[in-house]
Amino acid sequence: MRLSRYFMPTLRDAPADAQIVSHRLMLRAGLVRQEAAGIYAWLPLGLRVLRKIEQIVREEMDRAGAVEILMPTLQLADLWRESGRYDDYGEEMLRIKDRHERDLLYGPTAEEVVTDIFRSYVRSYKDLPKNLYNIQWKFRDERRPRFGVMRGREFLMKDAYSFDVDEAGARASYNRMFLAYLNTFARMELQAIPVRADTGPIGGDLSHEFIILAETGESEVFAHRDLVEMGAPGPDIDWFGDLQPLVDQRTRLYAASDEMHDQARFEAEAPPEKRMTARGIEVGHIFYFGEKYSKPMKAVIAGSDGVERPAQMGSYGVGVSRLVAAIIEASHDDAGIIWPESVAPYGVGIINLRPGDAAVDAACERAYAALTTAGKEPLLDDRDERPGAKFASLDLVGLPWQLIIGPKGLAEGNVELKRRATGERQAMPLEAALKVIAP
Ligand code: 5CA
Repeated sequence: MRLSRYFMPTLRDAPADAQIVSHRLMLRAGLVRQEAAGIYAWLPLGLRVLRKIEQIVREEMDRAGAVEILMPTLQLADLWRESGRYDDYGEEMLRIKDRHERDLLYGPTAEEVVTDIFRSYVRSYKDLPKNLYNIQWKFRDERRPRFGVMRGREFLMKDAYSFDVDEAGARASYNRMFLAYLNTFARMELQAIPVRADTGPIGGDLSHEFIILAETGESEVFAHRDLVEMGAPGPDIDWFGDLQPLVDQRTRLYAASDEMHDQARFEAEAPPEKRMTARGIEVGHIFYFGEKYSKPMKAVIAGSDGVERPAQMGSYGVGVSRLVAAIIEASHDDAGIIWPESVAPYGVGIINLRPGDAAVDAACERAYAALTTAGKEPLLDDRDERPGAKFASLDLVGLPWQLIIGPKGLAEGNVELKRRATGERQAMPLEAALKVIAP
């Protein structure tokens, strides 16, 4: 992409009401624009990051055996009356009437819809386990939408729903999602801590939140350091084998968010030097709730004994749009965002220090063509701007590499290569720089 033809509306200053660093940087770097309280338009750069996060989530869901569908944003109130949640959900639900006076709602989650789909097709234990997921916009009429897309009203969620014949099967499904989540966040270079959690309005009795550490996080976490340092299991585990040991290894170490925290247990289970207390951001939440929806909605499965029982269900959410902000909270400096390679909107920014200079233009074109071919998605700053402004805007938008090409360097046979994360700059011939970026 050439910046001269692009749409990257960066701002010098963030609006005063943007309180946390990710919100300020998202507005300044031109990733999103607020359209109404808690409702955002995604601008080109922000959309690219959102799509990359979405794709990582999708790949890790698929790897763990989940199957993608797409459910509507608008749902029938009658389904929620069947589960009993229509009246319970309260003010957070955006209720709508269509021209036939039918009650609809903008889905805040999709347990009812997916249970309705499931019960229409699946009857036998032979068809289980099943895990259906979708990546779709949700709406929750939060009283205090704040911190930009971190706590929006309209937000993108990945929600998966597992169906099993019995509790043992449901636990295996839960374990697959538990481990898939760790792999998902690790691919975004986030350290996610699974903590025991409250189930809230989703209901059920087994639940974990996945929290990434950031000072501005809304949750307080208490965790054993060994858990914090334990890595993700990696993609090559036997997804349909016994995953319990891998899960036990992690859940046996103390970790809880404020609502579930028990100081006495924390002190008993973690020696002082292993106790970590920090603030964090909830980026995922998984629940096992058994028959809570399948029973009232009559999603029943015939077992091998021929007896029909409600399916055992769980649900598994990832805050896809929240992750954009969470990654920024975890990875930025005074100059701007520092994107992890896997979610960066473009892989490298090429800075043309003197557009119109034939040699500089030619070197930039050569770099642009080579990096495009190598799949590095270059963003070429060919605008007629001062070098200082170009440096500042590329630091702000945070691409992993900057390739700086100007007349002085070229006269000596060199370009400059800068690593955004470290600020390290090195002069070298163009071909050598291309090899570093795309080995
Ligand atoms: N049905 C379950 C799992 S599919 C569910 O709705 N879980 S949830 O309420 O915990 O939401 C899942 C994830 O969505 C959360 O972990 C969080 O990362 C994200 N999320 C929730 N509310 C918001 C919001 N207002 N703005 C942005 N992201 C949100």
